[in-house]
Amino acid sequence: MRYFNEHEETMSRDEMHALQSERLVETVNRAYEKVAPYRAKMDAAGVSPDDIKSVDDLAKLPFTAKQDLRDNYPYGMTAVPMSEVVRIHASSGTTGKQTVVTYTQHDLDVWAECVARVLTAAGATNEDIVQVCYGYSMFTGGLGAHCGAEKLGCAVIPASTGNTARQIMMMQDFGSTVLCCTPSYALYMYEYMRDNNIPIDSIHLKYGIFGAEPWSDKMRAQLEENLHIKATDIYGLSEVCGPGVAFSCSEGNGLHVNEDHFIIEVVDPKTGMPQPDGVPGEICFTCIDKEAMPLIRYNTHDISALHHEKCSCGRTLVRMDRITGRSDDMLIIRGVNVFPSQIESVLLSSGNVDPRYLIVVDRKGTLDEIEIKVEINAAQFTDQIRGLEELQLKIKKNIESVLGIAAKITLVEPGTIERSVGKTQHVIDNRKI
Ligand code: DLL
Repeated sequence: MRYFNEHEETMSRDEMHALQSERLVETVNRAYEKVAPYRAKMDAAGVSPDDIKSVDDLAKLPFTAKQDLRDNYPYGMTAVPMSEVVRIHASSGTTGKQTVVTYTQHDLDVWAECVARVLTAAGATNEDIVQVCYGYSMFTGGLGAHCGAEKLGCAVIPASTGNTARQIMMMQDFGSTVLCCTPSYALYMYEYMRDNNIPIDSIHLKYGIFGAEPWSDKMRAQLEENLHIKATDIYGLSEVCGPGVAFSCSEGNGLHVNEDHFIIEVVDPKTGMPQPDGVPGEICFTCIDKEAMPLIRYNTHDISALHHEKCSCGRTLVRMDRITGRSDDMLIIRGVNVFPSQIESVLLSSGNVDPRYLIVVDRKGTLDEIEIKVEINAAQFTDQIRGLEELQLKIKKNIESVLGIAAKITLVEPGTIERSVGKTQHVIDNRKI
């Protein structure tokens, strides 16, 4: 089976234009009517739903940002009564509150189909046994991959994250043929097997569905060679639905976007003007088939470029390049999104710390590591060692509970962190991916 939904994945560009236009007009009308923040934004921009007649009018609409979702926390962007909402997910906000996403049953069905398309493009069928090692939580990775694999009729193992020895034992005993996790965790699993003399032929993987963090062609080659699999790139973000917004195909020509559900634009970060094919910019999505939370021109801050020519895999769906970076300061540490501003607010709420800190990110072996160097204030510095140790532990615990990541905390003397005359540099990212 080459496609999960051959008609949608291979329709002509004219057909796609017509389908997107019809869905866009309906979405804009509904968003205007049901979601006060969209109405307010459109009114302020002097655009009415009547101005939107086709996809060609998309650029008339104002952008939506993460901040809009935060400002309307938790349900202000939801277009249906809560009686129609059947699932709630969330992802990190820049500080404090999370970004909440709501789904109706229809939204979950569409999402599952998008993931089923990814699995099919990877080579999987209903004969496969899929081990999902993305987190099952507010994060969309676990349940997203899970429901897509079920939709395809696979046998799904909801392994979730952690306990590598047990993950490998499950792969061996249950005969997993598809592995869904972050690319760095897949590499870590390989190293774990190698270091513990577990032969690769004791597991039976055929395909890997890797995403949630940037990775390179080099990593793909390494994963394919080490684990004896074919690796597929899966892209997505919670605000749009979760994993399954775009996916790589057998041709390795970038990632096909499920355009019948999500219109993608690439815009110049400075001017907001749409970029021509091949020119990188910020990716924005408009969700044209979502009931609970329609999104209009949502700026992801991921950087990529588009290619509209037909792919030799037969799909006509537009392709985006592998994500090369972000235009904002969001870091992805072991698949978890982290904003430096979140770290700053945790530090400041821990007491006795000045807002002087440096976040150092590294990749030791295959996994990301984060160290936060925190400058303590002079009063605290004269204190006893015990007090410092307590403070260090308190910060570590607070970071772990708020951000969900383990960080090394190093307290440094007052005046140690370099002062800058311009924009303070809070992050040093030494990872070479
Ligand atoms: O990471 C959804 C997901 C789960 C995707 C599992 C793939 C697999 P968020 O936590 O909202 O959602 O993070 C979204 O992660 O804007 C990108 O910066 C980054 N990202 C996701 N997939 C990829 C990928 C999930 N394949 C943010 N390549 C996005 C590069 C990716 N970056």
